[in-house]
Amino acid sequence: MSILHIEGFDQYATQADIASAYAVPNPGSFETRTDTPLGRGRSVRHNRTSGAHAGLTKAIPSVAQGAYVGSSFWLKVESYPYGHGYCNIIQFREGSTSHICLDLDDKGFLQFVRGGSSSVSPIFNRPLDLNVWYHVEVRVLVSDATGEVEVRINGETWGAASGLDTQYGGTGVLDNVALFCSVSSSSSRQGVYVGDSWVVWDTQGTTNNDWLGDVEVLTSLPSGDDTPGTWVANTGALWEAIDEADPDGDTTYISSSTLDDAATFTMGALPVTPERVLAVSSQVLARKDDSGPRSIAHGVVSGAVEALSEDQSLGLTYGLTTVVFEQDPATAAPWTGAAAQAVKTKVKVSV
Ligand SMILES: [Ca+2]
Ligand SMILES: [Ca+2]
Repeated sequence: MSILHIEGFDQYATQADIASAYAVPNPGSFETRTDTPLGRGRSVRHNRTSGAHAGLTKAIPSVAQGAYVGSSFWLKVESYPYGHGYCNIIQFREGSTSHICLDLDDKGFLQFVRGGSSSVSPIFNRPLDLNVWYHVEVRVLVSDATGEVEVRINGETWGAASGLDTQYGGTGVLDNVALFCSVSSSSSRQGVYVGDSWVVWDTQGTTNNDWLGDVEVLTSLPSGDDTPGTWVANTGALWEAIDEADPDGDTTYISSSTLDDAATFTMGALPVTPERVLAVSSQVLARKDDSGPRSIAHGVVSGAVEALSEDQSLGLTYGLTTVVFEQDPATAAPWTGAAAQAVKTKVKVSV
């Protein structure tokens, strides 16, 4: 793996939508916004007024100790938290344990802390101003004695340190990340942050295995039916039942209970044709409506070549699954902007 998680936040309208993809431990912690760094799509805003919480947590493929893990995202701070060690902008975790995280203080200064609150790096000497979008990129190496941290803001290194203890117990693997966590339960220690285009990567694999630079996650929705298309829409054309920018649950949907039934879609144009494409991901919001095992596989079709995910088992409530494709299956090489513009998506009943 190289890219471990992709999140554009464009596909969410409500907190329930966010909760379809993340654990949202306290109602009111997160909301969507149309305030974005490049003026398109949506962002996510942390607006918690009290209570410690784990932020937007996501399991990622496990990264063995010895490999670096990085993350790229846009950040705008609307208000600072109280003091050091209370606002973890991003945690790099083993399960629910935060080994190392990037922390923000009450004047906008950054540092890295272990285990949620123990300082391991200096407080870096440049602050993030309020109400300004910054591109943040962080890279960490977890170790009890030879850990490393670095943060780059708008592509420039603002702080780095090595020879650190960045491991908080555990075995030292990283298999979970969390964005915008509050470590203190005090209402005076919360801040307000807006984030967008969140990507997590590691230094394994042959592509996307080093600092990415600034990234933007663009989202497109189905715009037409393609073949095969053997699922059934409860109303209208298949694509029309699943093209809402605001997910509408059981109001309009497509379904099938037949093994290997598939639905294939052409996709709406991206707002720009990107000069570089790090990866393409397919996302499906789905549920089953009866007991018993039921899975889907979904993915991309490029030219006539498809790449589908492993089976994604479904629950009774809507859950969002995201699958990352770093290579264009038609060329077995990184995506071009034109190929990303032309990509189709496909979902099939796999169990
Ligand atoms: Ca976005
Ligand atoms: Ca729908």
